[in-house]
Amino acid sequence: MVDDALSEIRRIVGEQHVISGDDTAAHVVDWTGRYVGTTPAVVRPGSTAEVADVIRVCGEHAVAVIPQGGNTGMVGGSVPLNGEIVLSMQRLNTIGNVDRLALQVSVDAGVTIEQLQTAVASHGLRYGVDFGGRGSATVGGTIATNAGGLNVLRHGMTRAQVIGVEVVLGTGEIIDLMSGLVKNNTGYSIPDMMCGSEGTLGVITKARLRLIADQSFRQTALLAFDNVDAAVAATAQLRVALPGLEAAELMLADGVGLVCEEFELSAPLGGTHPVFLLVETASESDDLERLIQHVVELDGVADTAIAADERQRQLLWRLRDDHTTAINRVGVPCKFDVTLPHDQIAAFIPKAKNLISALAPTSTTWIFGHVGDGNLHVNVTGLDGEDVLDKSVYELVIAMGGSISAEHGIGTAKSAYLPMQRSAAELNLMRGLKAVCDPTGILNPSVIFDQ
Ligand code: FAD
Ligand code: 2HG
Ligand code: ZN
Repeated sequence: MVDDALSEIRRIVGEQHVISGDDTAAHVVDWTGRYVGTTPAVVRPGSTAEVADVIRVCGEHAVAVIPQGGNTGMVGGSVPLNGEIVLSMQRLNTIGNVDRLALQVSVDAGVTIEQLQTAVASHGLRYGVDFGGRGSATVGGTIATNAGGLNVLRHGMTRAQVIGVEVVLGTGEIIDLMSGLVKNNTGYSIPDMMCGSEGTLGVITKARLRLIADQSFRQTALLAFDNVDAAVAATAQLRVALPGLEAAELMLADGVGLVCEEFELSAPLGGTHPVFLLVETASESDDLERLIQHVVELDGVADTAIAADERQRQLLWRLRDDHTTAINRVGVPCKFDVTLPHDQIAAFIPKAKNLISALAPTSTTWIFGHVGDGNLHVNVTGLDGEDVLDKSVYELVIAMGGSISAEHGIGTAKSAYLPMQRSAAELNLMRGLKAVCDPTGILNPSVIFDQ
């Protein structure tokens, strides 16, 4: 069955774009090293028409397919855990002309976030989603996961940037919604539906994206606090005082200490504070005085470092961006990406740490995240077994009014727990959509829905 499909696929994309054996290595292991699969082949189509033909052939032969962008996803959704074919989108990498009247751009799904940012920067423009995985994560993958990142509190998640998409459904039909019309209330919004669909409804081949002015003055400060409550309260004060606030990132002393140790950086602000908040504003003119004035007025700030130049800014950001890499060096982590209501963030942290150390006494818990939008990343290293924590941690999150996936999606990692969060009616609706878009069930069959 797979062999028959692959011989047809070789004719569609060309022999050299069907990879097998050892050459598939980078495509079968996820970024964290936690999810490892195998595949009969990695297929690299070069056009939307080729994607459509490949999907049609896979449907006819009942061969499951995993669309893959940069393979930076964190929930085991981008690798072939059940022997699926990998459909790599990396050859679809054209960036269209910037539409300077509409402030939009059309790009292929395999373009990385960094390539996109670089291409639009020369027009004084920027894309509103950014995060540490920018060098590899693709437009298609970030739409499929509805990625959030560092600037959600000002610009929203990926869904807020997507005006249109071109998508190949599981039937092989191509839907072209790339007109760029912002106002277009003509029935259900298919681009919205594709955001967060995690490759289960269709393969995104192109996107029409909103761009924003690249306000070139960035003011960045690291604030130290004695407790998380004070950092959460300060974030709210800054959101009101500084309309240009783009990022508010929470870090704790152990995580910052680990980053400094792993990357030989100096400990910030004397190295003795338990809680840090990294804040950044973007504006059209130098806003430093304003930032300093508001920081001075904040309650509970124990110490402050303000970046005086771009080099210092980059150093402050390394403390935050390098958390994920530093934790991976300790060991393969178990990751929880959760949102809490703002008034529960401070209480959640000790509760989660106590729960995890009671269930897994040999483990270490690292917590950091996008506190401006209530999103905490809980990473656990040194676990003895798989999945010993998941159900209990998710019960705690739900009991505190939160969500079990803030920005990374469900993937295969959380599919068993989705019914804890979504009602039977909601799940039926989602399954119904899946059945219409992908009637033969070939697109990411193990993702979102528990088998
Ligand atoms: P992949 O990992 O290849 O795929 C992810 C999912 O999307 C899979 O289910 C896959 O099947 C599907 N998919 C991929 N391409 C397509 C397509 N064209 N059509 C349909 N389905 C597709 N996420 C955040 O939200 N915020 C962060 O701050 C953040 N920081 C990160 C930092 C680092 C260092 C890393 C490694 C990751 C980070 N992420 C973050 C995770 C984030 O979810 C992914 O990086 C990104 O959204 C996935 O893009 P990708 O191209 O790598 O997709
Ligand atoms: C981040 O915010 C990413 O850096 C990754 O979403 C989070 O490593 C993680 O758990
Ligand atoms: Zn994140």
